[in-house]
Amino acid sequence: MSQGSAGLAVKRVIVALDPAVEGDVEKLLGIARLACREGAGIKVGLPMLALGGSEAVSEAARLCSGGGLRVLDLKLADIGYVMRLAVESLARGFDAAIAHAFIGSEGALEELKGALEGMGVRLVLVLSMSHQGSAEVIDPCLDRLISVATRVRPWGVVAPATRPGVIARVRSAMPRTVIMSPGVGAQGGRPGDAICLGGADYEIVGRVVTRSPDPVSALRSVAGSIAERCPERLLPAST
Ligand code: FNU
Repeated sequence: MSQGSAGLAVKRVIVALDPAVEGDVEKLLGIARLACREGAGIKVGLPMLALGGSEAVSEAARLCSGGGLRVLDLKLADIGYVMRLAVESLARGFDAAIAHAFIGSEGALEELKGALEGMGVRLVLVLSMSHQGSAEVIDPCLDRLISVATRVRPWGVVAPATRPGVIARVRSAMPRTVIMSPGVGAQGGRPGDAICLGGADYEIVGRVVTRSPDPVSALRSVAGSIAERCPERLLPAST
């Protein structure tokens, strides 16, 4: 593995900042800087909102304003009007926001996409999830979810690092859409499976980095494994 490919690989790792208790909020905001400076960026969601309030959510985005992708992960799944209200209060300062594809386009995703576009925030749709229960309802509908996404044309989609075969199906149906893949490490996905086997653009890593006594080394180690497995896939991400 060359220094160059390790440097490119770390720019494919997004760190999920999910505090477990209120006392974690400050620590994870500290990791936000590292994740944006050294890695690809950050993802924050309901745990940060619940334990740190909307101030902590905005602060995470602010800490990364010098660079790095800032993804707001509320996994929205509501009517368009309500999702618009939610993103108008919470998504400012973010680059992208995640919603579920299964809610469909009319009256929901079309309106959300319009609201986000007005704020300069890009839409990311969940097509499949990393936990086993995704096989119960979501995965049997994968083709239909892909067709919703093809109609809505989000900037990105989520597909699971725990099932690279699912990512590969999404990649072949949506060759130019950004794929981000959670489930690395704590949920059993091996670093590099999503990018090297599935064709994802980004791997999302939470606890492996945030619970490590040395988050910088943990982030570099995930990146190192990706770089070792498929250096040829690591041209700088075009988006
Ligand atoms: P870690 N996440 C996920 N699976 O895990 N957004 C999905 O299918 C999905 C997600 C998020 O396990 C989850 O909310 F659509 O500690 C968490 O923030 O590495 C992160 O990815 C995984 O965290």
